[in-house]
Amino acid sequence: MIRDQETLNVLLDTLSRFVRERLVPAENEVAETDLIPADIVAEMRDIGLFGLCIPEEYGGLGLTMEEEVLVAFEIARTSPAFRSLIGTNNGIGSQGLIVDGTEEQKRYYLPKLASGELIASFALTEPGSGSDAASLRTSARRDGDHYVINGTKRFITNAPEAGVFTVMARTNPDIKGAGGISAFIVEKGTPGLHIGKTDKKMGQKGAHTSDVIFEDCRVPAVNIIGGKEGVGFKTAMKVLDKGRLHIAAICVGAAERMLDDALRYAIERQQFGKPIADFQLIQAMLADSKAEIYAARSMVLDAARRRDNKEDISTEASCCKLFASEMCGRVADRAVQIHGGAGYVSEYSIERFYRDVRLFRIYEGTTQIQQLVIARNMIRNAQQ
Ligand code: COS
Repeated sequence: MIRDQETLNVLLDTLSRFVRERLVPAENEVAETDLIPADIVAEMRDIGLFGLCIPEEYGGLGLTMEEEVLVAFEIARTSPAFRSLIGTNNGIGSQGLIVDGTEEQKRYYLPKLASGELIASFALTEPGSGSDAASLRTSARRDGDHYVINGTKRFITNAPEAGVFTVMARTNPDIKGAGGISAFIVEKGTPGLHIGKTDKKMGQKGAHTSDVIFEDCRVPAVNIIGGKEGVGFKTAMKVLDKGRLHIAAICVGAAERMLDDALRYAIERQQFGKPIADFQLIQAMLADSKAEIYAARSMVLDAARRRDNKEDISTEASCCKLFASEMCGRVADRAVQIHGGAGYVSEYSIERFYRDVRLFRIYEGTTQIQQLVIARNMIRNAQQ
């Protein structure tokens, strides 16, 4: 439900210009330095990009899901690193508070996240617990009016930059699965909280991940999200439902950019005396990519509208993440193929995109986890 078409159009136009004029020209610098320049971060703050999805009463723009995916289509037309910096504040870093936080927690943290004063991070994955998230071992033991957290989180996006973490930890060691897990807000600088060294990744230079280590880290008991033990896994799953839809939208935008680049190259590049775009085998790759992007875009918009209509979109979000991330991988592969040898050298951005988009099929739930969620929901619904 788009609330105000005119305001949305202004936002989309501003963003599209910002991507074209500021972010695309900075892509190589970010890839080489592994850093987003400070002036660009400041501009992202000024445009309000850190608070896109945070409700207006807490200082954000309060976009609907449909508005959010339209914005995601635009911002994904450049290096995913830019999106990643604002992604946790709008998504997995803040959503736990938004969906399940107490009023006090929301009032205290959300305005700081919306302005970009604080960067938020989501700490679920561990060295021994990835796809099987409910098996996590990080513990939180109650001690008076505090919890004492011990354990290690792995591959945590924006951890090196984060001022605040949503941390899933086991408060009840007797319950091995999901029911023993609670979600906490932990601030940077809390004694016993350490950030590991930044991971060296295949792609997405400029977006940082690292371990987050808790050693007898004492967190005030009031920092348990929603004030309730044992519901942290469900909070994490609700956060991921929305996150998966957002990533699917990002896959659409990235695929559109790669196809635009491949099309331009195919029109310019001459072989056998004419542009390679005139050859039907090249045309097949262009056409298949176009059709698949259109399908993914339509799915994402449909699921977003359903979420705005308050429907449970757990299945649809997984369908979108599964299809759009795999589609994005296929488009990346064809775009490299269309570029030929030029697609394998870093002078052309497709070489970088090919590596960058590989992550989409893995994080916020692998393709195989999306298959599992979809099939389980189908079977459960059929048995009801
Ligand atoms: N919304 C709300 N609640 C949900 C939910 C959702 N989308 N999905 C599951 N739950 C609830 C279930 O209803 C269940 O509650 P009850 O015990 O009260 O019935 C509880 O959470 C446990 O769910 P389930 O039994 O399905 O958990 P499993 O351990 O079997 O596994 C999967 C669930 C595999 C789907 C989950 O671990 C997962 O998504 N793994 C991937 C993690 C991931 O995406 N990591 C990426 C890194 S984070 S960026």
